[in-house]
Amino acid sequence: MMYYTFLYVFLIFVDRIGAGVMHSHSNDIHKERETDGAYSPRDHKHFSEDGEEHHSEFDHEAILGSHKEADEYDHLPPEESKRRLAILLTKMDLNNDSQIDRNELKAWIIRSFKMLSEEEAQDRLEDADENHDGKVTWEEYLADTYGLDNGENSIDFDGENEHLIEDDKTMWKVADGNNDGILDNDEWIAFSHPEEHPIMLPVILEQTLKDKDKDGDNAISFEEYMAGRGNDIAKEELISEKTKFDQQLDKNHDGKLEGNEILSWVVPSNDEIAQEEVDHLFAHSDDNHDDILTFEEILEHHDTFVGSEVTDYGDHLHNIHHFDDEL
Ligand SMILES: *[C@@H]1O[C@H](CO)[C@@H](O)[C@H](O)[C@H]1NC(C)=O
Ligand SMILES: [Ca+2]
Ligand SMILES: [Ca+2]
Repeated sequence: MMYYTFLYVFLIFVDRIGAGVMHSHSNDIHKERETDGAYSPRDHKHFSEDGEEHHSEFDHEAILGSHKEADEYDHLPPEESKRRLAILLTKMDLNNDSQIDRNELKAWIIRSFKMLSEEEAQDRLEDADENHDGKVTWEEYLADTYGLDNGENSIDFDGENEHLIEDDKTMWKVADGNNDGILDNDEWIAFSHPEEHPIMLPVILEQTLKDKDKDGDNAISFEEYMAGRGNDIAKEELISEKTKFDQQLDKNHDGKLEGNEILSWVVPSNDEIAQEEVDHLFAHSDDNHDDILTFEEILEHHDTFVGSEVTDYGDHLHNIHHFDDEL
């Protein structure tokens, strides 16, 4: 029964993709990981896996700092998106010279990333917070995430879940700054985005070692780094992973990953991602190549920054009143 419900929902979804342009401002990144076990970087959906396809949703979220607003802008008439973007620019322009330099844009994007985490955490909190008191208890979390009902001890969870729950509990205790067993809003943000919170880094390191360091020497060898990825890895992939390990991850070239080498592999750098995004946005809009963006250049390329490239907003004109109180 569940299966068919799922299939049905899935088919509707596929149908919607087929019928129009997909505007996906997803926020389901909780604990999403790359194949090597690293936390997925915030821009992991900026390009398709083969790098062929560009998804402007990421750019829009980097400017608006909200999945929901980015989605809403997709349904605005271009003139309205431009009007609102012009207002945002005055806030982005820290020195009030009506131009946006690289530092101003980068600072803005870093601010957006923080707001995106907060929005994602807020959504997750609302899902988990069964009694709506704005905080999450461990029991609420278990019920929401693993479908475990704390009252009845009827759960017969398999080894995989047990392991995940144990790791979650360890994270939970670190995130729970005041040690009352319950996560308030700020504590919950650290728990749901541990990779973005310095206080969580030691526990991330500990858990990575627990997962990968099979011989217990507090370091991760190339073999341990590759473990658990199946035996049928193509030769090219193996070579490219070895190159990455030796040249990028193993910074002191001693053949193994330790401490900060492990963290800089597992924890994506929002600072670097923001820097790349600045380069990307400049490449698309700095028409006269003077390394500064005038408001005119940005507004000329407004759909690079916010809003849909396609004019499918007609159906959604009735949504516009949602924004009346925003800017
Ligand atoms: C820029 O303008 C804003 C708003 O008018 C003001 O608060 C801010 O202090 C100004 N910044 C500078 C560097 O002049
Ligand atoms: Ca400026
Ligand atoms: Ca607490």
